[in-house]
Amino acid sequence: MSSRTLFSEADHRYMARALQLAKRGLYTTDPNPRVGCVIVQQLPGQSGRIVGEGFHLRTGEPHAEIHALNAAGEHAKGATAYVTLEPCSHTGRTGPCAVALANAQVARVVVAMVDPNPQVSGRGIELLKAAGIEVDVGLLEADARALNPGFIARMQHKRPFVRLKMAMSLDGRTAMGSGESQWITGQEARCHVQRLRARSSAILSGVESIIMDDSRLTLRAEQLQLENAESVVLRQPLRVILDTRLRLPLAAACLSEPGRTLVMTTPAHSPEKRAKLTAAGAEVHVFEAGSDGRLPLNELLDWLAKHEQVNELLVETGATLAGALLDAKLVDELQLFVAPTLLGGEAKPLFALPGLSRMADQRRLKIHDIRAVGSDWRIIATPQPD
Ligand code: AOF
Ligand code: ZN
Repeated sequence: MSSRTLFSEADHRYMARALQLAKRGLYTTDPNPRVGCVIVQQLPGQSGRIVGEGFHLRTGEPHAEIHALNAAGEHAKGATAYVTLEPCSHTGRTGPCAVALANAQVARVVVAMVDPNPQVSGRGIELLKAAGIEVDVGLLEADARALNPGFIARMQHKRPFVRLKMAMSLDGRTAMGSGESQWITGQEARCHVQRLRARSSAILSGVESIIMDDSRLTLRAEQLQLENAESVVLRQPLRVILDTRLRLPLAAACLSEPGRTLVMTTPAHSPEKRAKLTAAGAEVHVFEAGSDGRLPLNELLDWLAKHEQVNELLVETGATLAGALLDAKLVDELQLFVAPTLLGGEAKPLFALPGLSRMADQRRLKIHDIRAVGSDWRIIATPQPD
């Protein structure tokens, strides 16, 4: 939502601070959004003073505004609250923050973005206005949206934000002809991938890559290099494996790791294997295959949003599934790690996109960021609409 309000330099500074606070919940709020709040007291003739700060830490715990109000106490009266997401108007796991702000008699609320949650979506702002509070919306909105791409996608489109991570050599290869692929990128790039896993609700992979790499698809806290490691309780992202005929080995490493493993299959599987996989800890779900005999990717993503509240979905897989997702236009963001090495020979290419044959078919990407990560390069790109 855009706003015609002219925000002051101080407004920008305080909202930037609120965004910074929100980021502290990056790895823990899921499936709730990351939200930060700053309360500023403005005394006549003096510059503003922060009297309360807060951020949302975990689902079920108080919202950012409540922490900030508690810290501000009496000083909240007549103050300005900066919130990265519209204060809520509903009573969910916690009470409505818009009511708490009104009760504390703040004079003004600055909101970075309207809450995409249909239970809120403008009602929080209305509630504040009805209480006589001045409300300004849209300050640093792009930054606020970037904090919660998954929550926004799930609320607005009922599907996760799909981030495809791939690692390739400078000659565009992801594995040797034999399938051997560990390791193409260096340690620092692998730390980045750990951070991508940590912010994701789930990791999606194809059974072929699991068979090939026997990857655990887990979060290793020590590799995250967190500053506040002791105060962050990490959850393991859900592992989701696409496996049309249940070929997942019973001894697959990911099955004995902490956290849940969902195996998505079609009716073309053997019931005995299903029973064995279930006994080994997998949760097997059956989807009707499409006309090509493959799992219906669209439906699967909708299912993950609806049944598992998946906000950000990290895809770590091989050329076939990566190509199929791109082909179906289901990728929201591509993170590509490029290593300074050549694999040559019969090595595997990045994507299988067999349907593209003419220049007119090419898939255009927009590059948003390129930076060095250790000795590798990271490219962040988004597929462009036709
Ligand atoms: C948060 N943290 O700081 C704010 C949120 O289930 P509940 O009761 O915690 O409510 C979650 C909803 O509250 C969430 O979907 C969003 O719409 C709204 N605002 N949520 O988790 C916060 N301010
Ligand atoms: Zn709230």
